Amino acid sequence: MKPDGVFLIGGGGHAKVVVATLRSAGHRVAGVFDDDPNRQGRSVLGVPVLGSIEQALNYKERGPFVIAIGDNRTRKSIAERFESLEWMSVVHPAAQIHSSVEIAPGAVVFAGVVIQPDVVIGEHTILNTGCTVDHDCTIGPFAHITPGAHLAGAVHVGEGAFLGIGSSVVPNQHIGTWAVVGAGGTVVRDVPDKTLVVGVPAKVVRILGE
Ligand code: JB2
Repeated sequence: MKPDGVFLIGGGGHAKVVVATLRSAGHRVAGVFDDDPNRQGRSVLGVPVLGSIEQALNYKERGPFVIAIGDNRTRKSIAERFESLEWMSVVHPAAQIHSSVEIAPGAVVFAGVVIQPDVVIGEHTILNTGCTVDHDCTIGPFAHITPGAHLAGAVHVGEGAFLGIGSSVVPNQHIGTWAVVGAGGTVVRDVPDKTLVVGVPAKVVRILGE
């Protein structure tokens, strides 16, 4: 069957930016799936909400999918639940990405992002508006680098980590899995797994639960 276009899972605020990014990159966005009954019959920037997330399976031959939900754990659970879907990565044409960068399926890279040589971006990661990722960084799956965050060279970001808006990380640091860096925080030493750090320099506030 001829592909209809790209389909999204999730129809909230993040989905608006994914739709805009896909269109800027020249793709047609064919439909949205969302479990919220209030979204049924509505649209996201003119893209129709076609049904619940479960109903996405009926469209799996009709185009690739992007999980357009900001919550990292939700993206992971949906990716695992619907592993038969074809996941697509999206890169805005106004992102500057070196040719050596590897971007896994399902990742989204918004306008103004800069990614330097030999960076590896994991599946279903969000590189949000205007963040920068310097040489040799690795970004784990389901992570979110939020708008205006900056990573210096050779930073490793673990699976599901969240780097808050305007945060920054000095070179060679390791951000643990499912860790959170508060908005504006400056990371100058490794952050353990599932740990919230805030401030300048960023300090541990608490250990996060599941
Ligand atoms: O299990 C779920 C789920 N299943 C479907 N958890 C959550 N949190 N959401 C789920 N959804 C659908 O995703 C909801 O029905 C809803 O329509 C959508 C989330 O929309 P919302 O506007 O609340 O969040 P978002 O993920 O689109 O955007 C957040 O993340 C972005 C990166 C916001 O914080 C944005 O401001 C942010 N830019």
